[in-house]
Amino acid sequence: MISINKTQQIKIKELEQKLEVDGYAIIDNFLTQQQIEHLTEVYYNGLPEDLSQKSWMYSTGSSDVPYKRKVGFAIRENFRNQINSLFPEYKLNYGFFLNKKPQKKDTELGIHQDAFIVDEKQFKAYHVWCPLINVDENNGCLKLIPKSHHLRRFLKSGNTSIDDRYVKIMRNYLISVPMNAGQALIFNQRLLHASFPNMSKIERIAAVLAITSPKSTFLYHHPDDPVSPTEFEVFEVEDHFFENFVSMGKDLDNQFFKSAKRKSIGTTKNECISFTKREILETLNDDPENKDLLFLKNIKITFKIVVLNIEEQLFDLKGMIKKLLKGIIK
Ligand SMILES: O=C(O)CCC(=O)C(=O)O
Repeated sequence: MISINKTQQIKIKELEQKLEVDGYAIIDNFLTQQQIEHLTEVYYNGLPEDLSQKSWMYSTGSSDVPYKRKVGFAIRENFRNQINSLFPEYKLNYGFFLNKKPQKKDTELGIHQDAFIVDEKQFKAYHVWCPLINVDENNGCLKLIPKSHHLRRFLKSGNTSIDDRYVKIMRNYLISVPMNAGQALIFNQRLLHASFPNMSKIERIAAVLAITSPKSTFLYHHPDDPVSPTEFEVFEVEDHFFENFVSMGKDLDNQFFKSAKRKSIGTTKNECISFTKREILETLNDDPENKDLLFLKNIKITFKIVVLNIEEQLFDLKGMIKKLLKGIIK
């Protein structure tokens, strides 16, 4: 059990509120300069060939398991203190690097959601995205659609861009998120996001950690077809699952994947979700119904913050009275 003081509890509640309403938050000074340098070294040290050749890569996509585990371990260790203080009891799940080679137009990333990794009716999953250099629209900063996590889920398996039908309308809602090295962008896995290509002269490296609610189980949605799935088999898998296999296609199709620690819990259809324009506009613009719901949630959180503030002041007052009484008695 991690012990947290009142001021920190208020900070946590405020962060919770921001994530609930907008689906993302930025934390300043998340990594120190020393940690930035250390993680950059971890990235380059033993960089596998199947990653170094790509203009755009995520390290969990490599078939070099020792490298992936080393990366995951280093990211967890360097993010741990900050995460423990902002998300007490949350699980530190898989960690990976995302790199964009310099001056490559094809490193642009389309609008997408991240993989469905927990039962989202009960639990939360966030990506904590930390650039190791300053990022802006010229070298691959992220762009995102605030509040889009309130829409229904588009994708189960993640990292595939959303249906073309919605791209045009969604583009109007994207905002750019320029950041300094060492800041962290924390966002809900359901939040629609994308990133600019890296047109600068240096590599853009980001360290990312997935964090999940306490007591949640990691779920992996295995597609029946990697290109156009009609159905997913849902597996309960061990934490850090994405760091543990040689290559998606090969391993997931053989018995290794269906080992004892990975339990199948059923299948789910790859429904082609249809949204009406109205639904999108109302969610992203805060329609009256959603507003009511969010309003109630916000009142609850604000009330908790007020109570914490009062408790803190009472605590200070008690201390003052004690000191005063001691003075009088002397
Ligand atoms: O690093 C990027 O450009 C994309 C990041 C992303 O999509 C993610 O962390 O989920």
